[in-house]
Amino acid sequence: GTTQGAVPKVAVVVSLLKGKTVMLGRRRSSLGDSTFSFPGGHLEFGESFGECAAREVKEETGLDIEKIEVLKVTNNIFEDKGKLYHYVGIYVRAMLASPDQEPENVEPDMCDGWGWYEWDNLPKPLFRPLQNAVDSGFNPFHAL
Ligand code: 8DG
Ligand code: MG
Ligand code: MG
Repeated sequence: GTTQGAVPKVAVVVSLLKGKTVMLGRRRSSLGDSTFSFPGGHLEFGESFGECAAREVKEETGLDIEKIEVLKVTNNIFEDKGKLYHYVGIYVRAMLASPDQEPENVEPDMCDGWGWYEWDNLPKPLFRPLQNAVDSGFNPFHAL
């Protein structure tokens, strides 16, 4: 089958909080095109989760983050356009290193731009694996 020889991938996903809001952007990607997701990406060999979170946020938004905490681990198996994906998602929370810094759209081919949203008013539709996490109770504002 198409999944023969495939292995699960590890991704670090970052809920970057500013006051009562969290940052999301609309994806430009073959996977989840035009859905909203957090910044994040694949764990590189030898990296800690915190290092990966800081690197991906820097690469995608130019922002510096701190107070990085792991909140949830997901084992996400989902289909997109007939293709099967398997991600272990490491969901972390983080804060801005300097609270007045604004995100830049550093990778415009992969994202329409970043915005700040209240949890009760998230943009739609969410990226499928993120929607799965939210449906299973994920909330980065919990226990703040
Ligand atoms: P990279 O080459 O920079 O490492 O990867 P990327 O191009 O930035 O990857 P990505 O698709 O942004 O993130 C990797 C995977 O993480 C994604 O395909 C599925 C998983 N993932 C989730 N939830 C979320 C989310 O909310 N945002 C992002 N960006 N990825 C997520 O399961
Ligand atoms: Mg990414
Ligand atoms: Mg990336």
